[in-house]
Amino acid sequence: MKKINILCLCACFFFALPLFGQQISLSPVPQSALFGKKTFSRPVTYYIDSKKTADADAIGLLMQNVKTGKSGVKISIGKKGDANVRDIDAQIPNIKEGYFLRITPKRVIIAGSDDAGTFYGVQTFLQLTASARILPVTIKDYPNVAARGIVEGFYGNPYSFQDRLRLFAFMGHNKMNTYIYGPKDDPYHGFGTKWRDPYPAEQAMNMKKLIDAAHKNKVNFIWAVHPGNNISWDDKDGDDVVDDFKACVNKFRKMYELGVRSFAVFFDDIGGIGADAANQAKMMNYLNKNFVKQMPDVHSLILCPTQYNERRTKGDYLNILKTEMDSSVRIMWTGKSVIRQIDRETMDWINPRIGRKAYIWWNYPVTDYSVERLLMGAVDYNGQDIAPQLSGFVSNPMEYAEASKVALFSIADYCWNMGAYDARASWEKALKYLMPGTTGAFRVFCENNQALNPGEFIRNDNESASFKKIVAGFKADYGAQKPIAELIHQFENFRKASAALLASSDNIPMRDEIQPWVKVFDIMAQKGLAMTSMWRALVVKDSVAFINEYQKLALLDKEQADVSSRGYKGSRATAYPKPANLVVLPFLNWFKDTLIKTYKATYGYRADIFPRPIVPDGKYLIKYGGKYLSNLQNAAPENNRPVFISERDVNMPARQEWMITYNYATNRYKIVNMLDGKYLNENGEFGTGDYNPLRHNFLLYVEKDKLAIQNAGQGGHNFMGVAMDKVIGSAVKKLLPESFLFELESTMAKPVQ
Ligand code: LTM
Repeated sequence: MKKINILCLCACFFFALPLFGQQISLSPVPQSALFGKKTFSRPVTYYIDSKKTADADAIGLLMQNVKTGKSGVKISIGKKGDANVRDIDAQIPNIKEGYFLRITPKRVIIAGSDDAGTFYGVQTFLQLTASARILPVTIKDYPNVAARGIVEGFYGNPYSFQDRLRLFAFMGHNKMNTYIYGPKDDPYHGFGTKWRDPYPAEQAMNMKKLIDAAHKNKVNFIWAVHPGNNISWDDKDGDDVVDDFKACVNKFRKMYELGVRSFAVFFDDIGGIGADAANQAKMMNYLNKNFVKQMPDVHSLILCPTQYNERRTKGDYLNILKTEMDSSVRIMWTGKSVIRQIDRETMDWINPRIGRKAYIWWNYPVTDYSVERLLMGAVDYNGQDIAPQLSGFVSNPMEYAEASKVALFSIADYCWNMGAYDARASWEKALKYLMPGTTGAFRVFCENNQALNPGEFIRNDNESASFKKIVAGFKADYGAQKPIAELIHQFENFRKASAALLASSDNIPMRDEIQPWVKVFDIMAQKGLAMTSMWRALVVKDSVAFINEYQKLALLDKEQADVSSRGYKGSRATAYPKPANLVVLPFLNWFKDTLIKTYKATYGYRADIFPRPIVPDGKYLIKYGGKYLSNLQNAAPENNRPVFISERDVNMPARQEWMITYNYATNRYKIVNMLDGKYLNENGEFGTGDYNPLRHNFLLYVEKDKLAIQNAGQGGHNFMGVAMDKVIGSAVKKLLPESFLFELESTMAKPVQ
């Protein structure tokens, strides 16, 4: 049990709840905090003792935020060894960036183990004194992870100057000390020939301002080069040194002139000669000896290797780095795969293989591989016992700097005090910190924008948690009044939250970034409400009202299709937002489909306005080359595919019968075997997990009286082919003259409707 919680609970017993709420909202959670019993009014003026000797950034921060004068409550501020904090010297944690903080009505002491510690002490002091009444407190605090922060390492639009300035202030507040500059789309970072060139004058000037701003917030600005796509290991000038090693030192010198004191080299996402481990190790050793070691104020290097996760590991690549590269070079690692939570097993696997503590490059909340999503959920499922095994932990965020802060806030909390980290509590604090005036609306939005697609490696079980419960009740009791009322309430709530966020002036950059997602979320809620009206129209047998509401859906679809994000010139990818993708969207598809099917079964008119399936729902034989697609019920996963066989199985006909059903919402088909209800997946196998309506569906096309079958879900839009009597997902995404054409034969005189 964490000390702070116990102590705060005691405090709660004695003091008013709102105040207690403020005290436990401290973030990152300190290692130890002992609160006094009696609140007092926040002093109006402070007198700062030892302004001249204490860390200038800490003093600057203090003076910007509190009223100071020649009298008032004394703040003794300094670091270990300073005369004005000598009385508590023994209480200052002996850990880098640690601090001691005492607040009493008569005196405040802020004493760091070093300058950064003093700065962090001021940050905590400011959090604690934000309210009008405060509690006396003694805090002893320090970080668990030495290097904590961000790697701007995604594909897509790099952060703007303003994004980065705000980010550094945020990092200072949240005690993150590391920013690695490595946006894939900056040509001067890499992916081309410009990595050798200095930044043009104006960009260099802005870079210098950013580096200064980072340092003022105690953020180490690490500049990374990405030379691997275009590197040569040649020594053309014959001086026994690879020419590009010297080019890299020259570039580092230019960056040093701008204020950079830490450097990294990235070799991720490359192939070819650049990926050679021995040459990479030689390069790092050269940079270490001829640059880092020559500059007393430059920190040790960081390498992002080409094989940067377990799945990518092969041959002796890692062992070469381990044995041939200087042990001072830190090695980045994304975990068991590119995108995955980090646990004890991950660290136990990698550390012995590289002979040092891995430096985690955590690919969360980055979404450059799924640009239509925003990841706004709690940061969860990383091991809470891995701090001693890490040399660093940096998060690769989304190209949306402000929206990424929901995750970054909690990553800061996690890295500072790992054992005490509480994912849900930290998420709640993040929501409040980022959107203080519209926290409720923001919570609704974030709750519905958390997960990737099902089956992705980042675990998140909480997307649309509240909605999920309502849906379960609604489906279980489809015709009843109470569940529909609850559903309407949910959709109205989504609409209210969306309106509040679009009108909010709480955090303008946040509002602007999430706006396209909020708009689509609102449109989805409007569709949901139209569907509840269609449901009611069926109950009261008002077919006209049903059609009117149905027609609204088409207009809303059109409206939604026009919403995009970052479609401006130079954008790498225009995102068409898909909020609430995991629970709400599949529900809307199911609901719309169910409503139309019910209407069609009840009324024989206006059926022309609905999409028209080319294959009616029913049981079919699927044939190719005269053979029947059959479920052989093989147990082994590698045999878990249906097979074409010549004969009709008269003993067990169901193994060759396939239920094909059309979904009116998605215009896609589901194919399920009648023997055991297994569905056909995008690879032509029987799916093993739960049926996923976003992935396991097909489009059908009539060609020469036969059918071409295309996988239509998130599985990839490939046409299905045949090889060795099995259905396979081909690599073809277009209907071609040589496409595989299947025959469908109804097993009944008339297909089952
Ligand atoms: O993860 C690494 C080391 N490299 C790239 C990143 O640049 C990219 O942002 C992420 C997520 O797509 N995947 C990578 O492979």
